[in-house]
Amino acid sequence: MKTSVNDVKIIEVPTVSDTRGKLAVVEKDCIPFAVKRVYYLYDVPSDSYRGGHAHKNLYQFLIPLSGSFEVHLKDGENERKITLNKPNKGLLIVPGIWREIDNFSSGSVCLVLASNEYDESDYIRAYKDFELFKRT
Ligand code: T46
Repeated sequence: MKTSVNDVKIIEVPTVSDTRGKLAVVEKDCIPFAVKRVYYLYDVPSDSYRGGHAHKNLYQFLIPLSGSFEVHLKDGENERKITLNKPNKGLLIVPGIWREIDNFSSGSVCLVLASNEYDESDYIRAYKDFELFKRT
């Protein structure tokens, strides 16, 4: 699969702001897929490490609803590290990208919008298998 870490991008979520606070809206044109699943990470210990896998077909949009964390990305050739710390800036992760997530701040919450339902067969959990997958 030819996707690269350069296909991963920050997308700003349109936000309505007034004296009562801010309201951010993810509507259909904001991200390039239809949402079929929503999940979130919370109560994450600061030394926790999540991810450590890639997806074959899944698109995801990660939003740091609260706090911050780091996303380490690999495509088999290049690497990128992105810190997410603004609730109006989410990260679009395309299929075929290895990710590891760490450095969670206290009380951080990671909301994930996903293009498909949970399917364990969509995961590549061994890095060697990921390297093979990227060569096909
Ligand atoms: C990613 C980060 C941000 C389910 O039963 N349903 C689900 O929708 C999900 C996502 C997971 N699970 C089960 C499967 C495992 O037994 O929950 C357990 C932990 O799942 P996973 O290894 O996927 O957890 P994370 O936090 O390492 O990764 C997840 C996403 O899979 C991943 O793509 O970017 O959240």
